[in-house]
Amino acid sequence: RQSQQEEEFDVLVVGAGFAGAYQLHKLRNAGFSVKVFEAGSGMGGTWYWNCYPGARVDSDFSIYQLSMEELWKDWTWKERFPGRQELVDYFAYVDKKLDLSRDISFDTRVTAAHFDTTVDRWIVSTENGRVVRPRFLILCTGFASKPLYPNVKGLETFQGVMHHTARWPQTGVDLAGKRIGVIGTGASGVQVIQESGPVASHLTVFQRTPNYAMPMVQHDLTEEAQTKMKAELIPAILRRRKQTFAGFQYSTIDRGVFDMTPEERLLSFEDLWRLGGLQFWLGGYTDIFVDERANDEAYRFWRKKVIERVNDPEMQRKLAPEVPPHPFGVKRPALEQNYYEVYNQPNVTLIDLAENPIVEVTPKGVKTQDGVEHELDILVLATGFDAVTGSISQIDIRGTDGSLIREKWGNRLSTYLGMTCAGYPNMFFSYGPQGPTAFCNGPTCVEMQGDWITNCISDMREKGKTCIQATQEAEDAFVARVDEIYSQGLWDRAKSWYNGSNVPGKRIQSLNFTGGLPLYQTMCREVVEGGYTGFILEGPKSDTQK
Ligand code: NA7
Repeated sequence: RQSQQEEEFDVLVVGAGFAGAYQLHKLRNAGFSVKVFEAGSGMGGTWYWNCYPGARVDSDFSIYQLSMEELWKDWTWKERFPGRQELVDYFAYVDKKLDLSRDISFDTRVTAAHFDTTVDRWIVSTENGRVVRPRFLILCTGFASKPLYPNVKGLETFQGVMHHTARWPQTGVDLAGKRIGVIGTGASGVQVIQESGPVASHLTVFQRTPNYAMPMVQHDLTEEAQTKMKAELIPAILRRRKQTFAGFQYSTIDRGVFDMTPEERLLSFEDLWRLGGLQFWLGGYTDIFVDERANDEAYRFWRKKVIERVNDPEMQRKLAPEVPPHPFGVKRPALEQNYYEVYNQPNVTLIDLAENPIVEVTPKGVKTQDGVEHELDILVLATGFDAVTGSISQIDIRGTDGSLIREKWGNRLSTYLGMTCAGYPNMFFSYGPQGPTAFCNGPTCVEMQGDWITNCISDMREKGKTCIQATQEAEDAFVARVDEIYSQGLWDRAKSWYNGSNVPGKRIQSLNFTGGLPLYQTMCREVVEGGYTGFILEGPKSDTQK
């Protein structure tokens, strides 16, 4: 008898963020039986977990949404860059509209998935003891679901309130009047800092590398303006985002930084800057990613903008050094609102860890090399993630020969099309390793990959196939292409989660496809047109197969 704990169905999706929501809806509509397991207690993925003060998306509302079923028609955004609560509300709306959660099990963390070659099914176990046997496993685990904790002596001895930004309590933490310390100045750190500065009795920022943060240029949205946009503009933007390099609304400029006079360059940079968002980075000159001299121009412009806003020369030096620690934009710049003004406040201390490292965390606070113990009530760990691969490799996933994906990828990250992996049949991932992930707007990427996966599984059903697996040769050729494209850019000049160098001991290589969405889509399309080139497709193995 098939026990209730050993349910069989077509597809298990892991994760209920943008990718999982899209995947569930598409596959269900295509007639498959689908279940979603989600570790959190609600939908939203990243937006469920990252409830730290100030959490907000860095993408414009117009592109940071799902395009399916004209969902955009009945939803009204409040701000150009929506905050975390607005995004959680959006997920509730999507859920209601598409009736998603009837197939989602919340508080259900997947701990293991082993492929059973005798029946071509995955055996998936969860933390709470559930076992299911789907034909297909789709990991919609995002690029940032495994938090990275700093390896600092004494961290566990701290007696105050201490949380990682991605494990912030859903009930919140009162920051008002507290002595707050923040380790990390990535996108999350910048947001916590600009939220804490104005309310803390004292804020101490522990900065390892300055963030090349750019102005968000936030504004409120009116219902009236959005109603007008919905008539024509929003559907056009949502269609076009797939054709742009990074899945945003930005077009890049078709000439180089030095194809202009210095005056033209200045005016052009100013125009990009004024638009706010990621425009100056992703919607401008692409030679800054490959040509160091062009990059220097962008850095100098950015630095001047920061210095204009920061009063103290010491603060200026730490936040925007004359000699850049790494080229501009080869590591993710944050968007800021009042970030630099925080450093003009008398209650804010900025510790540059390059010259004054943390020695240990004590029960009272953080001790630095200069002998000072910074006493704190709250210590915020904004230290990022074992990004891109960590979300998947933290699960005990074993393929046809029983080997762990964690071990395979530990030696060398290797995928086919950034969606599959040789030796792990019937497994797909979306917005993950060697996909456009870090260089692509999330919803755009998950829709593109979600469509590819849905079509693939539908094609298999049509052809009577039950097992699909990438060949090692196809995978090797794909990885070589990923590495070759990556090596053309300046990406290796920064330590960052783009290439794994933010995690001690992690192998350094491109974790993402850096060739842009149009090229990536062409490669994926050609594989299908070739009859799934690079894949082996098989039918049922025996009569006993279910
Ligand atoms: P990030 O961007 O990886 O930032 C993590 C920050 O934490 C960064 O400033 C790190 O310094 C710092 N860090 C990490 N480990 C340590 C230790 N051990 N000591 C001191 N400082 C440390 O993560 P976020 O959560 O901010 O953002 C992730 C993405 O989410 C972001 O890119 C957006 O796409 C949204 P470093 O720069 O490595 O010197």
